[in-house]
Amino acid sequence: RRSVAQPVGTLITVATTGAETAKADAPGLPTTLDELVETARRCEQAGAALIHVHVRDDAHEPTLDLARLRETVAALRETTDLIVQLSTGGAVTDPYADRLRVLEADPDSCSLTCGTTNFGDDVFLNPYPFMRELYLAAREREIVPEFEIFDLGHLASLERLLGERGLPYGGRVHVDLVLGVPGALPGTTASLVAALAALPDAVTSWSATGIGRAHLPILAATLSAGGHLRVGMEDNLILERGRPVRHNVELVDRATTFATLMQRPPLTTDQARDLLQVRP
Ligand code: KMH
Ligand code: ZN
Repeated sequence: RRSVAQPVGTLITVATTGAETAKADAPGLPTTLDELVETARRCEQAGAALIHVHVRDDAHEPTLDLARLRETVAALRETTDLIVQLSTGGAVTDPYADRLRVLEADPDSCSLTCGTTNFGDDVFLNPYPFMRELYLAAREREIVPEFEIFDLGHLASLERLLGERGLPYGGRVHVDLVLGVPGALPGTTASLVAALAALPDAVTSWSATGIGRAHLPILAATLSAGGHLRVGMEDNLILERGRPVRHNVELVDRATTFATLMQRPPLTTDQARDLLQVRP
């Protein structure tokens, strides 16, 4: 299938922060705007082209505060050429209305999770009507969605959404496979292969990330299968056995090394913008 042919380069996404890890447990987690901007600059230099952003408040707790989101988008645009993707997933406790309001910060891209999923001891809620509302609002605002897939059924919901509502802004369909969340698709090559077999035909590019210990196996399998890479401290806090990640750039550096060895060096930000057709 065309959508899984080996691309010439690799889109490297860095998911720097997430909503789940406490600053106290990972001091290198960028939770302030200054830390995020410094991280973004270094990760761009190291080969990242897209940044997936969750913001924190002054107490380092996750927040969807709109002013903070706007300030963050502006700061990242001013200091980097990275594609700025805001999370609409937030934390599992965030209300739908707050998650929809994220779009008002006007990022280049937004995450859009394609269904409800187990999330460790929690449940991450994404009923179809919410998904559809987010999708239509993103298209209205010319924001390119990245479809987050945690479970196989999410691919069926994505197919339904595209069938009922047509293509997103820009006409491309980029999927990110999140493998290894406890209770969702396991972080195995078998899961990756099953997800690829179920990709809707409209998908034009895909990336994958392995959570925690699935990080490296999924990274290697993804490059082998022709996918793009997502790395970062949102997904994985251990660089190697017994060695915590100190800075997101360590994970981007390693992804760049792997991708380059595989003859698929990192896409530039311009190439990534072209791939995803984010608005100029
Ligand atoms: N924090 C998770 C509940 C996303 O960014 O869209 C959801 C998440 C997915 O991280
Ligand atoms: Zn996220």
